[in-house]
Amino acid sequence: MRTQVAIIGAGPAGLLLGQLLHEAGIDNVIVERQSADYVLGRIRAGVLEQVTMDLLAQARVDARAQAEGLPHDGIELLFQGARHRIDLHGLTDGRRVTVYGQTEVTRDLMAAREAAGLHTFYNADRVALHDFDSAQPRVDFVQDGVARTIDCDFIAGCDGFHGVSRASVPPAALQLYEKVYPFGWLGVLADVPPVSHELIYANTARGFALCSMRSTTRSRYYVQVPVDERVERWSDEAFWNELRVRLDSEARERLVTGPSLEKSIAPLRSFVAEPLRFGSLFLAGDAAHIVPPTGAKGLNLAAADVGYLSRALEIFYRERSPSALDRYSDLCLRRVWKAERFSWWFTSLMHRFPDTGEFGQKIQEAELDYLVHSPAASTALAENYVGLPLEDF
Ligand code: RFL
Ligand code: PHB
Repeated sequence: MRTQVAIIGAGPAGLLLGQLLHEAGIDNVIVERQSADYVLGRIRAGVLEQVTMDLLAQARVDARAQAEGLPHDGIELLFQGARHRIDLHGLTDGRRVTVYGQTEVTRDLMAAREAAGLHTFYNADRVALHDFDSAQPRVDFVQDGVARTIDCDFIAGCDGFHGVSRASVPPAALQLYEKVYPFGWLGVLADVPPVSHELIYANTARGFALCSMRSTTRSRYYVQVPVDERVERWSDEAFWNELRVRLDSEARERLVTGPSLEKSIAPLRSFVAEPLRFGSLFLAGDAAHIVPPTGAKGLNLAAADVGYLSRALEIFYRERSPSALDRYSDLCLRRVWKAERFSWWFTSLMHRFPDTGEFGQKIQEAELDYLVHSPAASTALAENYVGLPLEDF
């Protein structure tokens, strides 16, 4: 079969790109290695920037996020046993974030894609990218034992960190930057009311903790664990006990516990592959870059990338001009590196590292004290947390 844009991966990046292109009248097909249910079973991000909400609106898939998402005007930083509020809304001229899970974003995008009758090949095996150094690239794969080929103008590599797209680029053409952190996040999802109506990011001598949520009745909590920790070693009770001791006394008393619906450990990594374009192949989202989740930027960066890519493709097909596509990589990377810096900084400030020690703990606490009391420092945090604006081509 033939299409204009072949999209590899039906995560948030691939699905959102598909809807944005469809709205712009650009034909696209998605090839996904897993089943739709498997993709929906992954519990990941929970915080959407305004830029992401705007892109969902542009793709006309924002109705449920608007109705059911929780607008958040602030976050709380907990250190030395006390919580301090960062007024995101007041510090950023009225901007805010929306708490709405990645699972729900993905579900809405899948439903819109199905309603529009757009083609998605799930359970695609042996996906292979060919001839993307030419203007006639091609994607081969096998589905239900049947070999298939998609001829296209462009390939969008939206297949995540372990996908085939980046791996198909000759290594010499890629510059990789990476930092692996010596800890992970043990996360629990539970049908219990959130401990606070805003997110709590906690710095403690026992390590980081995060209190987040998916709704007013469903909570998502995380505690920092060593990088080699195994999830089987954590009973629900052990998790709740560890979370409790990392909270302040009021939150400790308010914490409602219950059986976990999901429990997993995510390693923390910073990673960027440059550039994001190789002829007719464009990388977007986790396929090109990873941030540690502390800044809540992973999903938002993926959305911003495909926002840029859909605009560049629209300009290409409307004006027959490659100028925006030529600028895609640079424009994305400028924003990506700012999010990489913010996520690395916030991770460094909030976590216990093997060499933190008593001195390092004091330095973190002094920086946090400065951060919550200096309007300049609070504003810098707020501006980055709510998300930087997209630039024009
Ligand atoms: P995704 O979501 O990984 O989707 C990529 C899709 O591509 C498919 N795929 C292939 N398809 C065809 N052929 C192949 N060879 C393929 N190989 C892979 C995959 O099955 C998948 O469906 O990437 P995308 O769309 O770029 O979206 C990025 C976000 O998912 C990601 O940035 C965030 O979820 C990161 N992240 C978090 N971000 C946050 O902001 N807050 C969080 O709390 C948070 N928690 C997480 C996370 C990422 C995790 N990973 C990657 C393991 C927790 C985890 C565990
Ligand atoms: C989440 O709700 O899963 C979440 C929220 C904020 C973060 C990371 C994860 O910084």
